[in-house]
Amino acid sequence: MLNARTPSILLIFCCFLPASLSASQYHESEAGQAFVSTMAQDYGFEAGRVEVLLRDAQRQDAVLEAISRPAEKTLEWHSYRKIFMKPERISQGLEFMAAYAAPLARAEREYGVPPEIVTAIIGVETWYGRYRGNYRVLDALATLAFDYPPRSQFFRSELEQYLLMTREQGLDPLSLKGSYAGAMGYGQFISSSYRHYAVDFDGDGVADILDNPVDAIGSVANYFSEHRWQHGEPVADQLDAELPANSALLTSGLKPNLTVSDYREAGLPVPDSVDDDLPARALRLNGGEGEGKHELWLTYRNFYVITRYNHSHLYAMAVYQLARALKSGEDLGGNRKDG
Ligand SMILES: [Ca+2]
Repeated sequence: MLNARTPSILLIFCCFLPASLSASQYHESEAGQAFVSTMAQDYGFEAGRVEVLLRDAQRQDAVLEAISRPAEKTLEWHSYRKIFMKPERISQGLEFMAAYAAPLARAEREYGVPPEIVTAIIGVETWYGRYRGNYRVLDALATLAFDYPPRSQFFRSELEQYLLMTREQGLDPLSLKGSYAGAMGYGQFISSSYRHYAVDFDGDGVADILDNPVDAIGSVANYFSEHRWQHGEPVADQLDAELPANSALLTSGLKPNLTVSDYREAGLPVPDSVDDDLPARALRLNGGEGEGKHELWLTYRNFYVITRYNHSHLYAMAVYQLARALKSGEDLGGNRKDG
């Protein structure tokens, strides 16, 4: 999860550094000192403790490299799809759904989000918890906060949220691991999302989405519920039709700005079961290498909700297609796994 609400950050510039100090270390930089002041003045942290943390933070060049080329921005759909629609990812997803059938069913009752959607998110994010990231979260966030100008404000805020989150949860900020963007646990929540959406779903008194799959299931479902997932509404339909790349029906932006009736009136074969009033957005995806292999999809409000987890229509389509494969219980060869 790369995107979430970005709280405003208050930067207080108060300190100038002695000329003898190197500017290469975060705790010695002007921005680092401002960060220390914010944590001390706004949140009651001991300034010396925050300085020690920043001194310990390592700049990671691999983090800067990774954030500058996310798959969502560099790949066409046919290549992106192959990363996620693998037989093993489907079969292991079916195993996850069987192992956690009870909490997944309870999450659907309490939050209205179906098991296959929650499972597909965890499957796409971490291969059902197997790969939760090997960067130290402190290093990833400090590197992006202080050495990545395009999103430094966002990541300084996340670093702030991280220190708050680890304090609240009683966790050691030096030890947690995550993605290059500081996303953690089964569902790869960034720190602000952890603080806003993580829930204790197994009732042991701790909201642990790092190591506890039941809490992770409840937390992903809660995230979707808070972003207005509509139980029972469709997500997307592939249409047997074509639209030219410059069609006005291919709206820009992730939010569905038209309705199903607009697409029906334009003659597109939307399934009869879908309501006229439902917000919709058509997507034209490159389904194969070369020309003339475009797929046309009509995506609805719930598809948009998936993009609240990661602001990418390719991401949302991968989650949707993996979820659909999990719901049908079939692997890519068409064999049912559960007999
Ligand atoms: Ca718990």
